[in-house]
Amino acid sequence: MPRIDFSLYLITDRHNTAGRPLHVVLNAALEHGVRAVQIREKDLPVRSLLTLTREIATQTERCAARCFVNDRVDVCLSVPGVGIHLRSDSLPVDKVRRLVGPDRLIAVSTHSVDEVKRAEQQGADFVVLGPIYDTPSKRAFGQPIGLAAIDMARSKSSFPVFAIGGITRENVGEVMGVGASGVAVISEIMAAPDVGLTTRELCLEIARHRTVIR
Ligand code: TZP
Repeated sequence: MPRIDFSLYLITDRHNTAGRPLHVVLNAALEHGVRAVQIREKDLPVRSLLTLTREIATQTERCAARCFVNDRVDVCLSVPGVGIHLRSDSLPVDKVRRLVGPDRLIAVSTHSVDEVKRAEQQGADFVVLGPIYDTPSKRAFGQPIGLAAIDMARSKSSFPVFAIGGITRENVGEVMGVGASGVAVISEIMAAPDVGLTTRELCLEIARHRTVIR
């Protein structure tokens, strides 16, 4: 069994759920096919984040799904089985590996092929690479990097690269078609009027367009 055994990575945003409680959205997504969740609630004080991480880890465990927490190695280490998702300016991957040990998964946000290579060399388990398409929350950081970045990152390595940024049911086939190992989404699922249906459709499109690992 590969360490990365999922291809749809759901990232939380409790402010973007169309007014629904986060656990309701997550329940529907997990029930309909999401197998990995990253808790990315950057404005939560650490104790609230710890409580939320415990709650979500219980939900994901019930569905045999993975749970990651954004950036907080201390919170990660406080909840059994939870992985860590590092920003590109977080603690370096090799230092975090020493802290969390060999079993916990480490993901890294990257914005270029060079950053993907560095994360791989330092011992990350997978990266998200983007923004691939335009997405409102990242406009301040410049132009999206486009599909070619995924293609380049995957053409020389089988290291898992997930596409992020503006991924929808309509364009997921395109990113899978250039070799993405999977996709990471926030609004497509978090804000979906029907979370279960959207999750099922994303899973189907991912499976339909998956390319053989090179
Ligand atoms: N990193 C790169 S793009 C992005 C992050 C966190 C936002 C993705 O949000 P959405 O709604 O899936 O475009």
